[in-house]
Amino acid sequence: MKLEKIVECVLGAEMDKVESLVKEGLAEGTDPSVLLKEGLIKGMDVIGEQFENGDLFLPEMLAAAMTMKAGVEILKPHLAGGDSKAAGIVVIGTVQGDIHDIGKNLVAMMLEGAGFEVADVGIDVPPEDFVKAVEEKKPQVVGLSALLTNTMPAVKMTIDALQEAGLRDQVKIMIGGAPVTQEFADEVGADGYASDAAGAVNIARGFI
Ligand code: B1M
Repeated sequence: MKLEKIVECVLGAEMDKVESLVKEGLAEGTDPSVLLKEGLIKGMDVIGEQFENGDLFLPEMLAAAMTMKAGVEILKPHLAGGDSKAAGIVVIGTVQGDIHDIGKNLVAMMLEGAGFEVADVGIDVPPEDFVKAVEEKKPQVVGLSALLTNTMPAVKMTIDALQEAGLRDQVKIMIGGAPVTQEFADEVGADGYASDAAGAVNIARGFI
């Protein structure tokens, strides 16, 4: 029942209400990952379908995204719990041309919770900025997020840029995002693909 209400709040962009429902859910002992997946993410999926069908427009999609972010902020300390030893360094960002960051932020948050030091380089990140970040931060893992079919080529461009800069062999590359698949990861020469944030943590752990 509470989960359905959370879905409705995301759909209606009711930010204050979503915050109180998530807090109540936690107080009642609901698993935070259930509140995330069955509430907030489910709401976002419905928004995506409605947008695709032309039933709503960009401002509504943005308002729903802001509502989801507000809910995620409340869940953050509960989702990010894990072992605290430094597991390794990850540079993560959303590739050039793409401004979607909710999924990337979740992946970053879960990695931090699992003990990784995360350097989040943000959204719409050109390949050369990933190269710069790898030179500066010296990570073991680079994470690339892409949410649009037309920004998937930027994943390949980023991997190529790391190769050209002579850095490819020094890092493992993990990719993800709704349109990304294992097949695509193999095609572009990434070392790993994860369909969700928990999977990303497992892959990153496996790299270290
Ligand atoms: Co956009 N958008 N959007 N959007 N948007 C999608 C992606 C879309 C599928 C909607 C649709 O049509 N059904 C569609 C893409 C179609 C396609 O290319 N196949 C789309 C479109 C078309 C667009 C615009 C082009 C619309 C326009 O302008 N006409 C535009 C593009 C802007 C740009 O990037 N240049 C646009 C804009 C926006 C908003 C700004 C309004 C907003 C983003 C706000 C923000 O992120 N701050 C937005 C939103 C919210 C969405 C939907 C509705 C939700 C995305 C989301 O946050 N999901 C989305 C539809 C959908 O996906 N259902 C849609 C929740 C999030 C937790 O999931 O991001 O998939 P996700 O992340 C998951 C996994 O994918 C994975 O783990 C995460 C956690 O489980 N993962 C990784 C992600 N990154 C990973 C990295 C990893 C590993 C796993 O390793 C490094």
